[in-house]
Amino acid sequence: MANTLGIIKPDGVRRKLAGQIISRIEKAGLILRGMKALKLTKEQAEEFYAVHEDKPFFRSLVDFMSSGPIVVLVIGGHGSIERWRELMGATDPAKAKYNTIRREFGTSVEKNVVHGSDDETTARTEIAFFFKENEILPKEMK
Ligand code: DAT
Ligand code: MG
Repeated sequence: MANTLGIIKPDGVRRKLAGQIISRIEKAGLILRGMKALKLTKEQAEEFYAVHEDKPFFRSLVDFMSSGPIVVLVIGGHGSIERWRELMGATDPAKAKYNTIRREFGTSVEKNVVHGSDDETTARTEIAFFFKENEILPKEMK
């Protein structure tokens, strides 16, 4: 029952999609355990996406992710890591399944509206990147 990290990226916030995206999380039965709005500095975006620093798209990704406010979410509930990735859809919106967030709202591989952790290890690291322990609702809290 691990938590995962979700991000509504700058394109999603700019286009006022945050409400619809959060609504999909709630309707899927997942649980919001943490939420904040912030703007990444370039340095923070570089650190967050450090695993991709050798990729040709790294510079552009960092510029995009620090281009405007984002909403970061701690998402819990049964199978949250896999289920949030299912709700998001494939990285490339053109290849994502119908009714996924990226398919419906994404406009390019880069501007794909949302982020989700890959697995339990990255979820733990990514949540800790944005949230202190006391900013995350405990599992037993209803
Ligand atoms: P995901 O976000 O689905 O986990 P990823 O970890 O492979 O995908 O890549 C992180 C982000 O980097 C992705 O959401 C958008 C950007 N990205 C990935 N591949 C790209 C590409 N070929 N061109 C441009 N941006 C890309
Ligand atoms: Mg990834």
